[in-house]
Amino acid sequence: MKVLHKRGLLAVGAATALAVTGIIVLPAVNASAASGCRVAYTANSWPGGFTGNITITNLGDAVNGWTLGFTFPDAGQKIGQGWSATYSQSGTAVTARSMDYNGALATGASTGIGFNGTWTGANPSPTAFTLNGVTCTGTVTNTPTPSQTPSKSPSASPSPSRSTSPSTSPSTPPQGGTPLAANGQLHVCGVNLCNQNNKAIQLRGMSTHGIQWFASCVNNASVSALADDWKADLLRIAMYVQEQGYETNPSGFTNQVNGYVDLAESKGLYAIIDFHTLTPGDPNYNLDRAKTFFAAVSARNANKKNVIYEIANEPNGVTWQQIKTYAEQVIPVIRANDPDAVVIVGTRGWSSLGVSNGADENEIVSSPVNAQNIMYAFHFYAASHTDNYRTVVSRAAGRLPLFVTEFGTVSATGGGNVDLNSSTAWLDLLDSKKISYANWTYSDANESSAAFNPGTCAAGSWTNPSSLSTSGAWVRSRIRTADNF
Ligand code: IDC
Repeated sequence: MKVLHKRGLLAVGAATALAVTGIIVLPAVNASAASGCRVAYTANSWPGGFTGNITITNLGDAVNGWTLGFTFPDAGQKIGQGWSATYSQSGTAVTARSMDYNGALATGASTGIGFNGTWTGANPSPTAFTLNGVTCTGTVTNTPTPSQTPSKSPSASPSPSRSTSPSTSPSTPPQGGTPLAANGQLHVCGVNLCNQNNKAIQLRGMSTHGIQWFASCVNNASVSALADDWKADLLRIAMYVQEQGYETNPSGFTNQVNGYVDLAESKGLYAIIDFHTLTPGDPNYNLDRAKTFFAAVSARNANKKNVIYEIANEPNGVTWQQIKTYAEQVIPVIRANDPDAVVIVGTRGWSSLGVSNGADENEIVSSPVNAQNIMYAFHFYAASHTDNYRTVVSRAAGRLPLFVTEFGTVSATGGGNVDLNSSTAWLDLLDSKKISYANWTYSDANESSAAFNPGTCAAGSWTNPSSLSTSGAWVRSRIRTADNF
């Protein structure tokens, strides 16, 4: 059963910045009254544009709904698309109002918001922050942030832990009746994915396209449509590492992913954080980036129950041993912060369990990753991968915990004909084995794998039946059927 929750407007913009300018920390207090606030601002700036991220910490009594005010020092600074708040600007004065899912802030609690903006003359950090009219006072320190360092919440201690953090992210209780509320913290049980009641379950949902390109397809309204109209359980967040992805702006993409995790959580959906490596195919090429990224997202999201980590999208041109070596270095980084989350490991031959390289699951069964609570990724494209792949998956499903984190109804190019016969055979197999899946893509890319026709995301017409592509209409009809939780 899924419950509909209509929520306020939220626009999420792509974070495509290059240079990181600085962090401002404004510790602040109103000593006498039960109100006070601290704000940290970080920005990634490039000629003419910037991404701003603000962490607000409530140092006063609990509030239910907040308004943050601040001032841009330069008249040419303008807010564009924002997320996790509703923004308005009058001259240099900006107001950001809470959404209904992040308005409740307990004493000591923090929440993160952000926006993309433009600037003309200069791009100094905003000043004169107020929370519900109370000035957030304090000292301004400009700390240059190394580009590899994910932007940090000032309210977090140097190493946030499950016990200490008065959540550094929007506190969003799961909504009753949602997949997240019904299942809670997941874990691997034998070859299955189990919920908090130790019941084997299947999650069904959609993958974003590359979030560096299709941010306009991931926002409050589109994720509402995914939860309410598609009745999905899952959003996979495909963060490319190359191709203008993470490597170009680590802190910006880290923030973007975290924002999407919150968005999914607010709709009661699980979120897969996909470190979308593709070319080069050796995940070890990105080992240092993976450690930096997963240290950041696992610390920040440790207290959330909706996060699943996928550490390498599609290893290719490598041996299983090289993938295993990578996994055994990245998984401990996640576990140090988030010990109970499920982690998914990509497999050889573009996550084909090795089949696309003439191997099969035996190479994994005989040399599994040395870690607990993990699953192995299998990907297929129905028009390209047919019976011989299904035979392996059918057998492997009894030997290894599998998660289909990506599949297409089309060919492996992401385009070509939609093969509904093969797609039906695949999803019937996955359903029979309770193997969870996410479909490529919840986007309006101009390719047949996209669920929506081109122009849908700009128009915001996610729930209009005529917006659905052939693939989208079919996949939606499969995902919408009742869950067995
Ligand atoms: C494709 C996209 C396409 C993009 C290309 C390169 O659909 O728009 O130009 O990537 O970035 C995968 C990958 C996934 C591919 C998809 C289709 O995980 O990134 O997306 N695919 O080719 N594995 C098999 C197929």
